[in-house]
Amino acid sequence: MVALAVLALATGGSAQLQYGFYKNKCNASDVEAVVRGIVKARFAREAPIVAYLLRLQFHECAVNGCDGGLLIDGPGTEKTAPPNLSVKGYDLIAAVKAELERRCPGVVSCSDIEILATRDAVALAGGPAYTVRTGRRDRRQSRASDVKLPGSEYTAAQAIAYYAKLGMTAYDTVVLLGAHTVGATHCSSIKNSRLYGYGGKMGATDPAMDPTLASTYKKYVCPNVTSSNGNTVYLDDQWSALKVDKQLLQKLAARPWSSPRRPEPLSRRLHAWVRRPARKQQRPLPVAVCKGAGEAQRGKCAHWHAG
Ligand code: HEM
Ligand SMILES: *[C@@H]1O[C@H](CO)[C@@H](O)[C@H](O)[C@H]1NC(C)=O
Ligand SMILES: *[C@@H]1O[C@H](CO)[C@@H](O)[C@H](O)[C@H]1NC(C)=O
Ligand SMILES: CC(=O)N[C@H]1CO[C@H](CO)[C@@H](O)[C@@H]1O
Repeated sequence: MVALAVLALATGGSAQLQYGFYKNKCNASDVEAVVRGIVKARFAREAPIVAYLLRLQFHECAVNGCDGGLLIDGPGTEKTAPPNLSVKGYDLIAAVKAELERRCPGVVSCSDIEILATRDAVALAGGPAYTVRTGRRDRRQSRASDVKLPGSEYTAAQAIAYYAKLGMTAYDTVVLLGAHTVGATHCSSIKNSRLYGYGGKMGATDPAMDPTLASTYKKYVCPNVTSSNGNTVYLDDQWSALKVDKQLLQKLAARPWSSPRRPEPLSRRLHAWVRRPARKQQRPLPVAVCKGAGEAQRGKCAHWHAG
């Protein structure tokens, strides 16, 4: 499910991409095996890397396509836009790039490294081992002003509208949001928007939240005091927070108030997803890639120039 969407995210809009693009292009090195080895070593000591990479790939690919623009350091780049603050995993991409530059300078793009590394982390975390096409080039452009990412206060309808602009359906939205099967946030991102000030109304709780869950959060995890702001909120649940599995979407679909007859805009798609066989849950998403003349391969993912 989520991984399938990620696969699609990785390969969509990709007539020019191909499987095994780097085969025989890096001297004696197998590029995909080098990536996998580094991701595996990182995963062994830092399992949340899977959540970092999934989110990094989303923030990368949703802004002008999967073009490496998110990785650039410096004033006014994508990375400096407010939603960047909690994106992690840049160091892993840099480590992979450094190793590949040692083996074959100027060959492998940073955007392909992001796609390959995420794919490998998803498989290590229990998700399906999907194949991805490669051959992306990195764009010489990265502007904070291009970054328009959805925030934690988004309603389901806003999320659907956001993805519609990227050419995706409500069903795609459900599958993509299933990426939250891994990872965590903090109380500060749900207190105002969901628990104590829903829709800008003082004291209001998001009516789409499971009432039992909401009251548990209010009582124990995120009480209405400033000191709870940094407390951890698992996006799936604590026991499944590092596993790429179907639990999150299955649990959502199983809730009585997410019945297909209820008006929540995503519930019918949620139910459609649950009923669909795994192999049919996949669809290439129309996410642009950057390929072709004029696009530079850089020596370090965070800098325009080699060095
Ligand atoms: C409407 C769309 C989305 C919204 C509103 C949204 C919102 C959020 C928020 C608020 C966080 C917590 C960030 C933090 O506190 O550090 C988060 C984390 C995360 N998001 Fe999303 N997200 C969206 C779409 C996606 C998509 C499409 C993916 C991947 C395909 C994704 C993957 C993740 C992951 C893996 C985390 C956990 C990161 C970690 O544990 O470090 N999200 N998201
Ligand atoms: C590896 O291949 C690159 C071109 O892809 C070449 O420039 C470099 O010299 C090669 N290095 C070795 C050690 O063969
Ligand atoms: C939360 O705390 C703030 C500040 O102490 C207070 O103004 C507000 O009424 C409280 N909201 C709820 C729902 O308890
Ligand atoms: C790492 C990084 O670039 N962080 C920046 C994210 O965005 C905020 C707000 O725009 C900046 O203050 C940070 O420096």
